[in-house]
Amino acid sequence: MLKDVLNGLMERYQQRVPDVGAVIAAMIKEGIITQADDIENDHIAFRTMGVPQLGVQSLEKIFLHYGYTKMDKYHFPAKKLDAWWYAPSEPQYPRIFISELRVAELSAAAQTIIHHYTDEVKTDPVNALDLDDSKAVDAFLHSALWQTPTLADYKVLAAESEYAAWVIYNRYYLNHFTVSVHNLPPGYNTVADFNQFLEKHGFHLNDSGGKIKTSPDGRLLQSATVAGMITATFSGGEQFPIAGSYVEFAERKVLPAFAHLPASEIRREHRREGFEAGNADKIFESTYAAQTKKSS
Ligand code: OOG
Ligand code: NI
Repeated sequence: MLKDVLNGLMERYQQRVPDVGAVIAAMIKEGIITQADDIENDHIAFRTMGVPQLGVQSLEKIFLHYGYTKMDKYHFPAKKLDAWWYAPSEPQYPRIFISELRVAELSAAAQTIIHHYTDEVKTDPVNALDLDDSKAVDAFLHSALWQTPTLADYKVLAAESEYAAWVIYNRYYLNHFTVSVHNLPPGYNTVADFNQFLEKHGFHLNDSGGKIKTSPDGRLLQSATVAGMITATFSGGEQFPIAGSYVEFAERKVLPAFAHLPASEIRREHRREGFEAGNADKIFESTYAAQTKKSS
């Protein structure tokens, strides 16, 4: 059941983000993996609008129903975001990272625009879903939720919050999936080495704060591609290029308590868990114009 929901998300994401198929193809060509299923998905991420009937409190109900546990909270004051991560019930499933825009902290003009769309959703739409029906959940995650925005509204939002502009158009489309690199063969099993492989194949990496984002404990290293541009069609029929989604790469080092274990015995629970606000703050920028201007 959870598998069906995750497969649906990955399918739409892969159709929309050419880098996903391209990274997988490059990994197969290089002999790092033999098939896409060999990739361990560290986590997937969603973005939401923090208004009462939507936001994290709404979207999380789906994943709590499918056995996820809400873990730590992260706060991003400058970007006006909050985020939480969710641990799966079994280690073969990805973690989930859901962020939320603190809408009430935006300017009155931006709030008016956001509410113009989100007020159309009168009650929490997840409450009306049969969460055991994975087809209904899949359809919901790819539904429009609110009207297609106007290009003018998109531009006003983008000038104040690039996150807000991303969500008003992209809604619950998967923001990224994440290749776990630590279990890959030597030469590819660190973010530093994997970044080299990616750049050799022409992928553009987010370099905000440096291409490798490292947690203060040194045990969670992350990198991400710059989001590719998609041609968005706005409500007046205008077409305009906007940031789509991206791909992330994560290396979780073995915790000191398990350093004595032979490599063959290392499982997920022996590695650095969770996320890191300082890393995440920079990864959000994978869809921001200062980064996407480098994608072709
Ligand atoms: C999420 C950015 C943060 C991580 O792993 O810390 C993140 C986003 O861009 O919505 O993915
Ligand atoms: Ni991430």
